[in-house]
Amino acid sequence: MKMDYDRRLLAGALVALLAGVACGGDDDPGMVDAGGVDAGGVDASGVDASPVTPEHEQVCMQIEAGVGTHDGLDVPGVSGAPRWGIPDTPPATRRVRRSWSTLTDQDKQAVIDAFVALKNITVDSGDPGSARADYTSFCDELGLTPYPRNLYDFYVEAHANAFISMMTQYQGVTRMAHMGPQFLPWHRYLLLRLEADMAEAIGDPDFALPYWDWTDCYDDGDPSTCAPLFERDYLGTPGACDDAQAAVEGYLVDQGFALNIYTDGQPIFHPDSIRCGTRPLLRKVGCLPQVQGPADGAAIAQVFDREVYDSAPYDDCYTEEDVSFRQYLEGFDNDDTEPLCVAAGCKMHGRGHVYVGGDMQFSSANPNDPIFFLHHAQVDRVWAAWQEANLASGDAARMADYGNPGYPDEYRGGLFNFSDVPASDTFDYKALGYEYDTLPTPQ
Ligand SMILES: [Cu+2]
Repeated sequence: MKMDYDRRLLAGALVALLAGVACGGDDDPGMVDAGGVDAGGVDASGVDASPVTPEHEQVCMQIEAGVGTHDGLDVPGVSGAPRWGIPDTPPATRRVRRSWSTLTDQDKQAVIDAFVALKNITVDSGDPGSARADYTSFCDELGLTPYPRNLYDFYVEAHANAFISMMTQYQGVTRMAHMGPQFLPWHRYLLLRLEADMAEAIGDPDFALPYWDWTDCYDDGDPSTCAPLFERDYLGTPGACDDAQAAVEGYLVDQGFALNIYTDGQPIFHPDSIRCGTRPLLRKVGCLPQVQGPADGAAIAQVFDREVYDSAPYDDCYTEEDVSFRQYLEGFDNDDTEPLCVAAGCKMHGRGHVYVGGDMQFSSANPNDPIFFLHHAQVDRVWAAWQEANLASGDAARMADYGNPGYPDEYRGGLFNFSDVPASDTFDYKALGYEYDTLPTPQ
């Protein structure tokens, strides 16, 4: 797979923001690839969408301007591995994904053991699935120190590749896995593969990936720590706001779970940000004042107010989150003027990343934290809930595409890195062989 970096990428931005660079200055309209789009007015669904403010647009332009270009580089990473597509027939029994906080100690143990097992299934290790760890690594492609490729880090590399390739053209579309319509299908498929790999690794065909129900963090009245999730015996401690104390402690890391490829310091959308080597997992739960706790039940309930999957211009900056379910769930707000939140999204999905912090935040390699997968299972669960509500509405328009009305035609094709899987093949999640124990419902 080769492609040119022919467009300005987002998020070097993030580095400038972290360094405290103030807004203002460059507003070269050439930097804005969605320029001229009027996101205001009344949508076809009848929702009264507010126009993007000049202040918000200015921050978006600042972010794009801070990124620079990768012209002439090829996209490295994760090519060539033998993979599987959508299963031909769903499993006899659907996997049932349950909330982490409802699992028995034994089930929690199995989840952590599965994550650790994937790290130990390396190329030619003889373990089931080891052939699938024979991918092309950024570390080799960039001439960095290689590590023993394995089934866990395949997912880290795949995600990093999706970021670094973002806003380049892939199969005729841009923003193929984030900040656009394929955000939900791409992550749904990533979880499906990981879940099957975990099941195989621990020899339990019924294994299901748990989800992080964000509302659990409010149960004890202290969302700043989220005690139900960050347990020393399982997923590990919440880290600390101080860099020197941010390393996660507990059973997971005691089993040898550490990072092999990560990003550091540079624009996370650029190959220069990739680092290879061993270092501990970092978290800074609840450390940023902009985000006190993950999304709550009231925020989740508002997904049902959005009746179209996505709306033009299908991006993170201009798309009206009052209209677009995808934009709302991904966590961007086109009225926002807080640079960190314009860049990363501070609501719903983005909020979870910023809230956990450390390797979950501002890293294209953020599947390095296993919580990534529980977090995205919750994102997927909210999508499933929205689909089910549409299917139950009895309204033919809302029942289109398995409950995905308004999914744009140009984004139905092959997923980034997984070109044999059309995005539209992920819509019917039950046909993929899983379901959720419970789903949020309209209030
Ligand atoms: Cu992602």
